[in-house]
Order: sequence, then structure tokens, then C-alpha cells
Amino acid sequence: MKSRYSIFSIARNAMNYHKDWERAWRSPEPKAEYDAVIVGAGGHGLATAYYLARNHKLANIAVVEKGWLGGGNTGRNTTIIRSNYLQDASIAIYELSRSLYEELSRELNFNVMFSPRGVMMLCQTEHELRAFRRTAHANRLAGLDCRMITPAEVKQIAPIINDDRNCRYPILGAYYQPRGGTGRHDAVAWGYARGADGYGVDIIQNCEVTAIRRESDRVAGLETSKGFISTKKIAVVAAGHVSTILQTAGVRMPIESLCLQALVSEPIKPVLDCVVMANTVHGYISQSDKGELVIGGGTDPYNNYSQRGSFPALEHTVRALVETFPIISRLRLLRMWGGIVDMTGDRSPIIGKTDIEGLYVNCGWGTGGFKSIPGSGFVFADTIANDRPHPIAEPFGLNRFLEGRLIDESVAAAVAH
Ligand code: FAD
Ligand code: PYC
Repeated sequence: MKSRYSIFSIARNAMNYHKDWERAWRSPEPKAEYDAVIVGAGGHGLATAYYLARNHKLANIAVVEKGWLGGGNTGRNTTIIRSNYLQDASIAIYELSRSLYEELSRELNFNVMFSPRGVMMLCQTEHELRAFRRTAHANRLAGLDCRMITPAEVKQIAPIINDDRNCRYPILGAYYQPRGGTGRHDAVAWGYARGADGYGVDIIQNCEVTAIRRESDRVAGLETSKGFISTKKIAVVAAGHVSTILQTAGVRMPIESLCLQALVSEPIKPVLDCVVMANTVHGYISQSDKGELVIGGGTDPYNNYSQRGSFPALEHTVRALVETFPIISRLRLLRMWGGIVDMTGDRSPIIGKTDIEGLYVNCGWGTGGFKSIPGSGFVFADTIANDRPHPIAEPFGLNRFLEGRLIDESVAAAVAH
């Protein structure tokens, strides 16, 4: 178990000039064998490890990561947390996740800076207004706290919005989820890593999985850059790389990998205290605690494995947002980057078992899986521990593509179309 972070531990460590802090997680070498191995130390992999250890008492487990933990999409996203999806199955998992975020800092004894500052999805066409009214009805029927708001309320909540009725895409209203918001992406990864390590989970960084080894229809272990690791349970949670890893076990995934880019401005004084998504013009914006405006747009229009920003995407996103938020035209940009997102055809995740015994997969969160890290880890751990889908995970099985049971979230996922 880890020693607790508290005001007293800060005071105690201050006495020793902060030289004696315990390491947040160890850096172990892989053992020859584990009960279960998770591939990918992003938020989903780390949360899965944490709940496997905490809820299901499985401690002889490892998370293997080819780079550094949280260095994939988890550390590259724009940190929007909301649960306003359209289909019942999606609302269930995203709201489980959002509600776990409410208590996550306390649960992990690590400040994940969950900030329920409100998420607003602008309606800038009649069609969008109708679509979001429908989502709001579906969400309220499922018990979510949300409402449609008028253009005047939009302006009141976000005064920097252009409310000119004669502009190209005037604000006609918005969908509003008051307890949606943001969190600190790195802290979510670090908090789960520290928590999992405290329960004895080995987190092995700089260890690339090169192949899954099978013995007929069951898994035998993993070939990695640090040697072979024997295990009877493998959970692949590798976002945009999931299809190449599963290919080595002969499993073909219905996933496309694309780069999604984002950027931040120079820090400025507080101008925006909620998250605004403007799906018609294809952009979203919030202000970080450091003062930077965090801005993103849509995915690259072609499949690729690039983790970099590009000028065409920058231009497209900023041009789209400038009309709705005129003040950003005068800002300087600080940096931009990209992450490789894993897109399914119905824009919903895949969580569950494969046809190979002991091989589990959690992916397909695409452009929207930061918000789902706690809920996904919770239900996936239960699925692995009990070798059957958790009821909330069940609709998201891989078999839905064979059975034609798609969970269409191409509109609610907003940036994912
Ligand atoms: P990752 O964090 O990518 O982790 C997968 C890990 O697997 C990586 O660390 C990778 O290095 C590792 N890996 C890959 N191959 C191997 C291998 N062979 N061996 C070992 N390890 C391997 N979601 C939201 O909810 N809200 C947002 O505002 C939001 N904004 C986004 C903005 C951008 C620019 C991007 C790129 C994504 C955004 N997302 C957002 C989506 C979200 O970031 C992802 O869905 C989520 O982080 C996925 O987490 P993960 O743990 O599945 O994947
Ligand atoms: O899913 O809310 C989201 C999102 C915002 C930006 C990228 N994804």
C-alpha cells in the first residue's frame, strides 16, 4: 500500500526538503509469468489494472507499455468529460464513468482535478437543434441532469461567444450538461498507476509487445522487447494500435486508426469557465487552469499513425472557431499535437472477450475515451476477472458487428464523424 498524500505528509516531507517522497510507482523488470497482463498503460489499461487489483483481488498482474505511461491518447486529449450520448447502452457506461470521476480524487488519493464546470453543445442549425433536443429527451429519460438552453443563456454562461443573429452559423440554443466538465489527463493516468502499483501491479514501461503467442485456441503469453511473458489472460487496451497487435493472434479488428489533433493558445486571464463544443463548425474549446485555451477539431480525413499536428488541421479548426469566438483570432498558439484514435464504424467502443480463450479487448473509444476511463476500467476488470461481460459492457461486445447490433453514436460523439 502507498503512504497517503495529505497536508500532513506535505508538511512532514517539507522538513526534509522533499527528499524522502516515496516513488509514485516502481519500475520493475517483467516476471516470467503473470495471472494476467494488460497491454497499454493508457488511462483504460491502468484503470483496468487498478480495479482488477482493488475489486477482484488479482495482484499478480502486469501492465506493459511500449513508451511511457499516459503517453498515448490519454496524455494528448482535450479532457472533456460528459455523458450526453444518445443510446441507452452508451448513456449507462458514460454516466457510470462521469459519476466515478466525481469521487476519483478521493478514491485514488490523487488530485485528478475533476472540474464539473458544465459542457455546452451549441446548436447552430435547425437540424442540430432538433438533434440535440432529441438527445436531451433521451438523456433526461435516463435520469441525466441536462437541459436545453436559449441563446440568451448561452451568452450568459459564455460571454465570449458571438451572438450576432446574422452571422453564418448563429447560435440557436444549446444542449447543456451542468456536471460535465474537464479533468487533468496526466493525473488520471498517474493516479490509477500509483493506485495499481500500491496493490502490487507491475507497470513495465519501455516494453513493446511484438506478438501474442497462442496455443491453439487459447493465449499462451506475449513476445515483448523485454522477452517472453507467460500468461493465461491478456487484455489489449492499446487504442490506435489495437488492430496491429491483435493481428498477431489472427484476430481482425473492425477499427480504423486516425490522427486527431489539438492545440493550446498562450495562457490568458480567465475568459471561459465552461466547455463549449461547436459541432457544426467543427471545433471545441475550454480554458485550462493555467489559462491556455484548449482547442480541437475533427480527425484527419485519412487513416494514419501520425502523432503530430499539421498546418491544414490547425487552419481548419481555428478558422471554424474564429467566427463563433472572435477573440481567439488575436491569440498566439503555444503548441499542437496529435494522437492516434481507434474508430469503430458505429463510433462506440469494443469491450469484452474475443473468440480466443483468455484474450480480451478494450478499444474503439476513438475521439471520446478520456471521459470513460473510470467506467471502462471498472466494467472491463469485472469482465476479465469473471470471464463474462459485465452487464454494462455486454452491449459493446465484438460480436455486435457480426450480429448487426450497432450502437450508433456518430452524432452524439460529435467530433467523431
Ligand atoms: P492510450 O492512452 O492511447 O493508451 C494506449 C497505450 O498503448 C499507449 O500508451 C501506447 O503507447 C500503448 N501501446 C500501443 N502499442 C503497444 C504495444 N505494441 N506494446 C505495448 N504498449 C503499446 N476523449 C474525451 O473523452 N474527451 C476529450 O476531450 C478528448 N479529446 C481528445 C483529443 C485528442 C487530440 C485526442 C487524440 C483524443 C481525444 N480524446 C478525448 C480521446 C481519448 O484521448 C482516448 O479515447 C483515450 O485516451 C484512450 O485511452 P486508452 O487508454 O485506450 O489509449
Ligand atoms: O468526446 O467530448 C468528446 C471530445 C471532445 C473533444 C474530443 N472528444
